[in-house]
Amino acid sequence: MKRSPRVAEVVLGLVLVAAIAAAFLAVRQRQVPGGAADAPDVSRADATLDLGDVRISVSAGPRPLLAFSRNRFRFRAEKGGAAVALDEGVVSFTMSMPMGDHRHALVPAADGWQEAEAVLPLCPSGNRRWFGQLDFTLDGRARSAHFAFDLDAPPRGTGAEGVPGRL
Ligand SMILES: [Cu+2]
Repeated sequence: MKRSPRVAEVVLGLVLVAAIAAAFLAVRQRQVPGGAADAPDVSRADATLDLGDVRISVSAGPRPLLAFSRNRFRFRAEKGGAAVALDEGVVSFTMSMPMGDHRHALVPAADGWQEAEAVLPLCPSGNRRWFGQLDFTLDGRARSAHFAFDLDAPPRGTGAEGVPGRL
């Protein structure tokens, strides 16, 4: 069966649409801080960040994670089945728009966990999505891992809603 020029035009059009869509998606992914587009979500459950040779358990709480509240982010790493300490561990928090500088050094906690507490603001745009980046050194090499979470608005009546920086 010989294809008509019309079919060829339609096929070319579809290829162009697909190419434009792919380019659009690539740009959108790049806008997500830290390349964390498909980072594990720790809003409702703990997650494991798999870096290949290192696996890092992430726990966040208390849940739901609230803006203007103290949220604790805990990390525990293992390599080859053995617990390892993350040197110079720092966790930073960003979202799709600038929301200030939120960098917190990890401190040792019980049972081999390392943790940081962070009070994060509520985004005035209504966007609840935040991204966490964990930077650390292991075996002398700088590494990073990414996760994501949603930050709920504080319950009404707490006096904290809409007051930036208030605990
Ligand atoms: Cu924001």
